[in-house]
Amino acid sequence: MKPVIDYSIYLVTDTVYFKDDSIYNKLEAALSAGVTLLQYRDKSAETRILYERALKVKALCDKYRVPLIINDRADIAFAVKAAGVHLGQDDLPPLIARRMLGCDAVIGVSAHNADEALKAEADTADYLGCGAVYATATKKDTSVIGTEGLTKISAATKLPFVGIGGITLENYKAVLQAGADGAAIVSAILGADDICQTVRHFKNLALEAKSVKI
Ligand code: TZP
Ligand code: MG
Repeated sequence: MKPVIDYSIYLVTDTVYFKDDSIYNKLEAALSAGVTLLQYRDKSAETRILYERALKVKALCDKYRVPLIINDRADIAFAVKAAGVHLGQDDLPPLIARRMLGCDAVIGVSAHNADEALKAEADTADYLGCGAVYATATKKDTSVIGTEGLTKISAATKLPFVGIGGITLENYKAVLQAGADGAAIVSAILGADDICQTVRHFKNLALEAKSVKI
């Protein structure tokens, strides 16, 4: 069965945090504090290293019962029995990843506008990652769509979607108010001095936003 996903606090990794093994303590802190979904994203490691790191991240995710998504690589997602894969516009087509991983896999697609969102929906994507919402040092080769871009995507698609790019405790609620089901976050969590406290703070903001919606 396809897992039910809570997209509210979607932690995404970046290669710079894999310089040493302290990343695993950071991920464990974030998972224990309430991250709801985790994406292992590691753009420059060789395949064997990717596989070994993904296995370690999967063990942590299993411990906290948090689904794991693998960035770019359907083969690694399959190899470590991850919940699914996240695909950019230049990665494998979603329908091919679906054929590889099966109907229960969670397939995410990066969408920068309404057309890409509709195409991903037609291609059986389960969710969209939309951004960059704000400028970010974590990924410089991207354009900024703002919360206005999120609002347009929200109007165009029925799929759940997360905002990504430059999301912090200060602007998280604006992203939810633009229609997003959550936020995909790298540096505001992994670069925080106190990761647990930061995740708990995001959690409180998510709960507040939810109670306003109800
Ligand atoms: N895709 C669009 S922006 C981004 C990715 C992977 C990086 C987000 O990182 P941060 O540190 O949360 O801005
Ligand atoms: Mg990609």
